[in-house]
Amino acid sequence: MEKQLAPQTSVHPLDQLTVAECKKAVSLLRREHQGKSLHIKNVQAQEPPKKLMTRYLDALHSGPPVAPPPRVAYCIYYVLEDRVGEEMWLNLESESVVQRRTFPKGSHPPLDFNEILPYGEKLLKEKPVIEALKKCGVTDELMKCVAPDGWIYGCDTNIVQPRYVMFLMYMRDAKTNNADSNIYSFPLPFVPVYDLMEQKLARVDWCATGGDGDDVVEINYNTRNPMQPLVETLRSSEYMSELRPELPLRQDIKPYHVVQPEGPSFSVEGSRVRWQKWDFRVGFNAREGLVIHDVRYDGRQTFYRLSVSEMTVPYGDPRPPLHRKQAFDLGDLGAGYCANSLALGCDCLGTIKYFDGHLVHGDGQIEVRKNVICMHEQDDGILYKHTNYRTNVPRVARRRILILQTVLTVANYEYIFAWHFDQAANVELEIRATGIVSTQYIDPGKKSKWGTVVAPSVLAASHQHIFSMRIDPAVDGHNNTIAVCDTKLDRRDQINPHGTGFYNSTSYVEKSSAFDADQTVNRYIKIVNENKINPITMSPVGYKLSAVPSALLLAPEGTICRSRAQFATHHFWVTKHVDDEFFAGGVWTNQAAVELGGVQDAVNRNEHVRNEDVVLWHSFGLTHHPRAEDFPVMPVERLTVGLHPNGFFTENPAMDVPPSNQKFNRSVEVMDTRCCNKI
Ligand SMILES: [Cu+2]
Repeated sequence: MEKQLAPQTSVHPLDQLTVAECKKAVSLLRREHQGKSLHIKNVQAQEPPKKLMTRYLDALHSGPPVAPPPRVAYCIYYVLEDRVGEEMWLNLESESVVQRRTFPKGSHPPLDFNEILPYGEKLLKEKPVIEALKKCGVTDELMKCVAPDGWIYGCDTNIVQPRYVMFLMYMRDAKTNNADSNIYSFPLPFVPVYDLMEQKLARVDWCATGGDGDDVVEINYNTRNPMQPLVETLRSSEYMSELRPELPLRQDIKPYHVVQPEGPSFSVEGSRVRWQKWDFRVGFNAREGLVIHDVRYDGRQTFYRLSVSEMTVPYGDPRPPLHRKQAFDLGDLGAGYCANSLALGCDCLGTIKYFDGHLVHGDGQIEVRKNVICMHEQDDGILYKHTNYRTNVPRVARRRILILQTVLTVANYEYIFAWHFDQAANVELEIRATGIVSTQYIDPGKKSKWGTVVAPSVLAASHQHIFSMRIDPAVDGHNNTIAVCDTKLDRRDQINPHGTGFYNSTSYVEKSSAFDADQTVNRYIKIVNENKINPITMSPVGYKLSAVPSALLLAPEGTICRSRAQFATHHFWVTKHVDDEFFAGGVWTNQAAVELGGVQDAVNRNEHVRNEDVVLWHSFGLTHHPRAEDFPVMPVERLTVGLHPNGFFTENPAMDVPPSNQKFNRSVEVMDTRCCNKI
């Protein structure tokens, strides 16, 4: 029986650091580095070892309580005088150092916005940059419109590079110079590179501006009109309606209010959420952003931890220097640092619960970022329906979902990560890509096979977004097995003379490994618990992964692009759980030539994973050839991965959801609107 818990306000071991804990960690960090200047990269809660944590959680849910594991802060920072990066683990209770580690040689910590921003301003005073701007036709008067966009430098060599940041150069529309003008419709074809440790401009790289069949380096003087300044070939393409006086807004959309007269159906105690038999914890950290912990349904364990682990965004234009464009938005920057403060009535409709995020910045300042996660219920159409055609009596229930959403802004792009829970014990991760495609200059009238011209002289290069979803399952316990289910044809013989026979064939993954989707055999992956047999199916209880069998990383074997993103080369990775192994694309992704400490290394341990504490990682994504319709801002493109109970229950677990009726739902019928537009 589930123990009834008193409302909990104290800190749970899986909670993010409180503001007081962040402050304490920063002061302990300074105590350990007296006389030195620190640039702090991250301070976040260290998740307790799983062994300790499961004991604590089991006791919390059903036994006599045990003491929580100590609160430990994990810190990443630069010691500026020594030009060295370090990690430190601090026990916040004993105020002592648990562990200290210097950065591995050649590894760079993530970038942060505060680090980049000052260079964006300094840049415009650099002589080589001013000269480059002049070359593009940027007059003294236009200088105020120049808007550098700090970008991850990427990597194209195995030789360790200085810690760099590159700037893609853009301008605001000179006609308005409005701060919210869409700079991505005014790209300039050069890229200043800054050395962050030396704090100086390293060089200015020129981009090719030609089209198909032209030279692939520098400004293409053969095809451009030398008399026409480059900036004059560009036109504004605004996404802010205030900057579009020529485009009247639609007048025919009526208000749509979501009303929950009795309030939401969920309850929240600290980070613990309970809704429709679901019980889980909402976590947040600087690197992964939203994380879901300790997920239970009707008192049964389902998942220990669910997260988006990493993503990589390689671009397809091979012309230097843009061939280096390959972002790892979680590892290079941090989903938590990129999280938006969400707003009522804008990012989510209805009755909304918000969660704040605690972030520590370079100078040790602690930011309470409001509303980084929103949670709300949503009607999602029909959950099930059957009409008995003999009696014409229908039975229908509506599908209510609980959504936890976070939105990341990564320079030009936005990612919306949303976890959906429903009343039939399904969990889904929905990712929406939106924002503005990354653009570059192309000569007037030219096309390029490496992208799509989305506005005059604006090329949006083809690119991929490959995500890794990390599933740490606990299907009725922590010892789980990954099953691969392929549909097989029966041999054509006496039993199967018409060749119609087929069946679902299950094999179990014995050793840590990586493999791919196969639609030709309807392959799907199940997480099962072989120690618990479903009395109806007489097979192990399980959850099915409804995967996205999308194109994987296109860069071929032997390329740096591929070696630094091994996680993106297979759809499924099965590894044995190791504490702190959270990052599919490696621990340090910024400028890394090789994925280190990611899923490939985890698989290489060649461990036994059957009926063990196993982790399943799913890589999937979009190969995005931009459309004209993706500009000036992209309508969302959606991807959904499902985790669906499959033999976990003995019947549809939603049979106790009340059937839908008009008394409860109070819908309104639209009468004939043709003549008067009124109801
Ligand atoms: Cu895209």
